[in-house]
Amino acid sequence: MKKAILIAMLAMPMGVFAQKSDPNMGIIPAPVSVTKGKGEFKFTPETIVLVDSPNHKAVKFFADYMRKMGLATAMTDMQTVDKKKMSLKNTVILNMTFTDDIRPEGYELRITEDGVEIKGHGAGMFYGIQTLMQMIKPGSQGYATIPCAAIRDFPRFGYRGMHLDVSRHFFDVDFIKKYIDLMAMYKLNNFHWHLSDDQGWRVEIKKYPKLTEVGSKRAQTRVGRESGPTATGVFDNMPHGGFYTQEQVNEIVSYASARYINVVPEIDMPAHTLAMLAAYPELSCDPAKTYKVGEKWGSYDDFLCPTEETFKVLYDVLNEVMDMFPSKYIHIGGDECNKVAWKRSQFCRDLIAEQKLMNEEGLQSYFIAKLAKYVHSQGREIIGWDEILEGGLAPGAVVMSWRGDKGGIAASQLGHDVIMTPGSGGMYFDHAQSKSAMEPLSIGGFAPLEKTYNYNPVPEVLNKEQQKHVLGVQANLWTEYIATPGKAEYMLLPRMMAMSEVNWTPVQIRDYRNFAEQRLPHHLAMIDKAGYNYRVPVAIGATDTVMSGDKFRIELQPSVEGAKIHYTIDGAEPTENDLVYSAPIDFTVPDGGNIVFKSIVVAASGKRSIPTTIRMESK
Ligand code: TNX
Repeated sequence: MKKAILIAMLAMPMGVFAQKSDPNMGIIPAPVSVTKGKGEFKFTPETIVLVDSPNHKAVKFFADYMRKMGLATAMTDMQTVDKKKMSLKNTVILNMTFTDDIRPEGYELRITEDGVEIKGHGAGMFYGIQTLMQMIKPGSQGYATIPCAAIRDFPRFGYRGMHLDVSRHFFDVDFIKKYIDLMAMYKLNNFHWHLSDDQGWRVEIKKYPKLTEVGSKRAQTRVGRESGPTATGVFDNMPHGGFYTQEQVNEIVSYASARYINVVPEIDMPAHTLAMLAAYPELSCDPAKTYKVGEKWGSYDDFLCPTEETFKVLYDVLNEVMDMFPSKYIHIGGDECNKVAWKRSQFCRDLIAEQKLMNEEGLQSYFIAKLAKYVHSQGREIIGWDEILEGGLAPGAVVMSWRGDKGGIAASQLGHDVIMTPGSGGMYFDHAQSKSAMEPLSIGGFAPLEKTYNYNPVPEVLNKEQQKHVLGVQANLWTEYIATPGKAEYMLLPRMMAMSEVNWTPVQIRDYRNFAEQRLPHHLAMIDKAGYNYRVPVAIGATDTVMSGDKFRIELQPSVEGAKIHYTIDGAEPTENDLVYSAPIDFTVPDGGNIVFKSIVVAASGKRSIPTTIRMESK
């Protein structure tokens, strides 16, 4: 546990709060420019919503939202009203036929006491609506208020990604939609769906039915950590499985598209393919062997053999994948191939000689290049994990830099587009959010909210031209240690909100304290009401600390709007039954003595934070 030793002067405030009002008006991700106005717009049952493109999907989304909120339901087509006769009072205008110059995916939102106007094309209109939704304060049935403001906004990056591994644990269609809903709220636009891995194949392929019949089920799963001092070596003896039918995939793709989210499918190759081999052992370098769908975590030594027969199957699989997913990018994996199976194989040795490749690394790039060429011939582009740099990058390949920034740097210097998603930059949401022993079991690592928030995706070594190759940022949610939707949401939130700001907001505006202290508490209360789980941050102003001195002031704020802070000073672990913090507390520590202040945050829903301990010792 981190223990900062601070020397207390007279009275040491634990948290000095920015009492000034929030320049970003509570919006996450913070917009490019916000000008606050005076007063508010009052939404009433008489408010008219005027739209110039009534059939547009952003308009349909808005109509749906308004209906759910119990607000004005009818969208009035501008063409049907006589503009001369009507007054523009008490109207909300969704304007998609303006001529102003607005950046791609950008919008302008103007709220006055008379009315609201959003200008934006396509995604821009959708994001304007998202911002408006964050600003609406619901009143009684049919009424709401929105504070006056003028907002001009557009994203920093074009690729704003969130990944989900559904192989290690399967998540059903309802959960995927809930995940996509969250992405939309925070203006993310690419859902990277990790559909295959050693531990399960999750998408129906009509030409190869065994991929799901056999490959989507494993007999049992590792219990606890795979390795390290707490590894159990035990399996749970419970079957796990699941897959998406093509029909369900289509449903997800159109659900996402209605929210301006592209779905990037990943079929991970050549390694991470044990589930494929269990179904079709002839795709391996040792077809006589029996393979079973992976039951433990980590890398396996068996994977696809680069035979022409294998490529034929992969092209067929990719054809069905490309039919299901209109995405320009198809992710073909490429990570963590330890080459063991290839080193053992006479076929591979011969192929290396025949193709005049250097070694097995060369074979990996031969493999990826063939897939890339095929995907290219179908009018799409490939994305691969940064290992695809080894042995030479396939033309046009986009690199996902996960092992730090170096893959991203190397690829952009070679003129390739990159997506930054480094574990070391706080983008691995399977990593722990604090060092407390009370965090749920995770793969390890350390990715606290502030680290995610402060990630810089454009390394300084890149020149202006190379910087343009950084398409954006993605966070990954690998699910070896995440078996339930509740835990997935716990690991995702609030870090996803921080990542959205890395992707959207200009660096000059990014300010962690403004994010965490002034905007996040309201957002957490919102998503709590919407039925999401999340990690309740510790009280604002509370960190595990030891301080020495005689007089201290403890000043805290709940990390979730409407939450209570409970505390003890008797050394006991605080619960809902303990004292409620309501105002700054002054402590005087007796000579030679100490006071131990322990606190937790408990949200209105009952969700609670881990405890923090502030130990005050006399000098
Ligand atoms: C590495 S990131 C992997 C995944 C694991 C993850 C766990 C990447 C391309 N490969 O197979 O799930 O680490 O953090």
